[in-house]
Amino acid sequence: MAMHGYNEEDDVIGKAYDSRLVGRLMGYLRPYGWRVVLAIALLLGSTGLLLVQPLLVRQAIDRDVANGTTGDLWWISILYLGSLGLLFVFRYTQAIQMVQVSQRVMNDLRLQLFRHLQRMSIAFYDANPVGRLVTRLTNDIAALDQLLTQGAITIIADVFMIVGVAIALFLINWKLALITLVVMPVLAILMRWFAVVMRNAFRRQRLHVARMNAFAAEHISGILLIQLFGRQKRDLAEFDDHSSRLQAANMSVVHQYALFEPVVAMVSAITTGVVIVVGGRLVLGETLTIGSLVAFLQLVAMYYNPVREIADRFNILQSAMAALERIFTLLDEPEGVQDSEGALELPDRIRGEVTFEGVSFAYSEGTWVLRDVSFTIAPGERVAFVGATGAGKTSLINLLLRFYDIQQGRILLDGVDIAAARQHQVRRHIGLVLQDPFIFTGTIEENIRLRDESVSIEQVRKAARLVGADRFIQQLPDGYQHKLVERGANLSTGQKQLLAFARSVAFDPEVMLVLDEATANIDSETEALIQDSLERLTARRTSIIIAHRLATVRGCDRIIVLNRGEIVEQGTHEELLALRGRYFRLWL
Ligand code: TTP
Ligand code: MG
Repeated sequence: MAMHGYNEEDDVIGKAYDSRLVGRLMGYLRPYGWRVVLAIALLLGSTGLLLVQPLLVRQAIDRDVANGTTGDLWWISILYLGSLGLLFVFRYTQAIQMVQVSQRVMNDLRLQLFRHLQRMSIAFYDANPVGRLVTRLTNDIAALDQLLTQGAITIIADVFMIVGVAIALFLINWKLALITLVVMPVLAILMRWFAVVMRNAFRRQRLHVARMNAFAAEHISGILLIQLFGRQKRDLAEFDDHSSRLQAANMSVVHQYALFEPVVAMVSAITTGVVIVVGGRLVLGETLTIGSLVAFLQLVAMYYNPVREIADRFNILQSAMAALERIFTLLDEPEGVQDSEGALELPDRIRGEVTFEGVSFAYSEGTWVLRDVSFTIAPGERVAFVGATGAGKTSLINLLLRFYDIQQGRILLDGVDIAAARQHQVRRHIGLVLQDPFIFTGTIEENIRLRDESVSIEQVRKAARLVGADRFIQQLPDGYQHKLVERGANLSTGQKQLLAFARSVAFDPEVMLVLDEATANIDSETEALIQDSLERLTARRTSIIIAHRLATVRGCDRIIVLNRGEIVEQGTHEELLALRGRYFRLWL
């Protein structure tokens, strides 16, 4: 997978323009084509209006000011004011249009990304930390907004401006224009040099931001261990190191700017000087009007604005290209297990028979985790899987829920191959009780029914009563409407567990999977409560229980012993003990 081994520091290397990425972005702009065209047209108009202003000044000077009259001044003033007003309207409309386009494109991309993330395999999430994926949805999308509303549009405006000014200069006086534009190569070399220097400076800046963020994220989420082992001082020193490097990188950026600005100002001043000297001579020789000279000077000044801002444009372009690259790479990641064409519909109620037929499975090629596993669990039967760590118990559950597709064999639910059935229907019939219950922000009720309207409040209460969660819920200030914070921090471990039990039974699945593994940090009273709850959860339901405790296993109808991905023994507790084999040794 392309994202594996992906490094956040990759962003640092960045082209300012990549036609492949831009081409793909264009696809997202297409639905808003007319807005983009309108914005560019308005931009062109704005540049035109800006260029008209020096020309109006020229008229005012040549017609009136130079002759000491005022005859034409009033209409020139009105035109000037008119151009200002129009410029305002153009710029305002253009900005609004571009923001609209940008916001819509961002929204489209965000939705597409989120939908894509929802379909990714569990294997993908094993390999990609959540923080990084969230960054795709937030920062990277924001970089795009910058590109659309500031970067791209201003670059187009700058090009219009440079071309427009050159044309205006030539229209006024081509000889003077030629002399003025002689500095162009010098300017071009200067800008090129600056662009390279700045690219490196920005690169360093981003690199150190990325490193500092990564360090902070990791060491804040691991704060428990840091405090436990008293590592604060060392951590702080390391963070200080990252922070100082970032400071130096920021300083270097400022330093380059501080160097470049005066240099551009100097070239601009020299150009102005040349225009005044040469233009002045032309005025004295009466081949150039004084108004034209003033207009010329104004135009030359306009010329230097885009030059001064080139570095910012570069920065925006670079970050945007890096962001686009990351977004598209993520979008190109193959999605997880999907429904095939014409997937089979499962009936609303099933009997709950589970069959594995010669199932072999490997997460990565060559290393078999399950080997030729076959068994049938009858409707309502309660079966436990036991085996040493790494035997393949969790993997078995993963396969039954179809989080991964198998390489060989078939897994059947009521005789229907789950690979051929609709995935959400398969999962609808299978309840899963996790060892580490996940609680969402929201009320108790919402956490049990997971916002599924098909589950009535009666069903929610019934589920809670069944697993014995009802009692503690009633005692909460708002009962079922009690608000839970992120990850259920305001509940005890046992309460969270019971809530998760209620959730898995609320949908009344015919098959129940129980991962009864980590209950070590629970007192014996709660443990008894949970044990009792599990009994009721699995009663009269096909149940597959992965248990690490003898107490849970003993009461099961059948126990299947796995070893290195193979079934080695099966039978009841007593039968297996009598065998004096693996099972016997497991509990010794
Ligand atoms: P598991 O199926 O996780 O083994 P287990 O559940 O029996 O072990 P435990 O009692 O410790 O919970 O793992 C079987 C093998 O598959 C093991 O070598 C690790 C590997 N594996 C993966 O490569 N990726 C996965 O996502 C999982 C769950 C396991
Ligand atoms: Mg396991």
